[in-house]
Amino acid sequence: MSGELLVYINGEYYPKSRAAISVYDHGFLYGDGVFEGIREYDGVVFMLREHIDRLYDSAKAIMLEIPLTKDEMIGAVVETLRRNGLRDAYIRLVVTRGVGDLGLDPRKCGKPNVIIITEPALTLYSREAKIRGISLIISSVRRDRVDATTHQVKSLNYLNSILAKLEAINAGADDAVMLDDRGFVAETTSTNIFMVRDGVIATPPPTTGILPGITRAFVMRLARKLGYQVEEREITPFELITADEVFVTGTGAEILPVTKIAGRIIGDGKAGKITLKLMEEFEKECKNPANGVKVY
Ligand code: PXG
Repeated sequence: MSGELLVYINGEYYPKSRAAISVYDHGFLYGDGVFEGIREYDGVVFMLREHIDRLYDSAKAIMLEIPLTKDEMIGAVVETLRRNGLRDAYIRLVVTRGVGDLGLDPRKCGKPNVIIITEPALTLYSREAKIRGISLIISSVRRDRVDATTHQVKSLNYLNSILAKLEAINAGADDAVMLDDRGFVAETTSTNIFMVRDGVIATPPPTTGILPGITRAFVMRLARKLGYQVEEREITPFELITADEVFVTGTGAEILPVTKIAGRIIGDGKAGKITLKLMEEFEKECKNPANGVKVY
């Protein structure tokens, strides 16, 4: 293996420095495409089938026909990881509308471009930082409606989230809670959100325009298995800031405690008991071959 990581583009493998797509690709010109962020833990791609299902659902929603079967796509992900010798990786799967002209008519585009990038997994947060928790603002940018550019489609258009992220950065916070158009809690810019009140775990429903997170679904299942009551229900900003515990979930973030929201300290200002229990169980389960596809 050479020094450079290889990137899969339409069935070929290119060294990272030469992995490129045309500036006429509508993924670049219009954000016209879909993607997935996936993790491999100790040689097992966590929830790969679920990520592939979601990718194909997103593609269906934007009438983009992926030129590979789901099994071929899984094979391509596994092969890319093998060629790069990666056991703990972050995987970015991107399917764009393809090369077209400068008008936005998707019928002018040729074949979709399929790209698989794999990188060694970064440790985003140390153990201490994880326990200390993150701070959130409540963004003035509302989550796009379910009948608009909803985050239910994991599309290449993330401006809705990026505007909220910029607001968080400018306020010195780690991230932002985004509300739906009615004012109910939806999610953060790139994670789903949960709260704990009186021992009951709650998270907003898909009607708030959230991305139905794979980590979210896994954590809901895990929590129920551990005997906790888990509700999917509308949450007001008031309920969130007065909750006993708040945490977020996502492929990159895994499970992260939230200890401050809009200047209010959550619970006693550090990771709560139920959050810590879920983090501990998640750390074990994400490596379990039963929860993913084995690469080696
Ligand atoms: N909501 C939104 C808007 C997201 O983009 C999640 C929730 C969490 O979903 P999963 O399936 O990952 O549990 C996402 C995730 C990353 C990363 O590195 C994640 C996303 C986008 C970019 C990077 O974790 N989306």
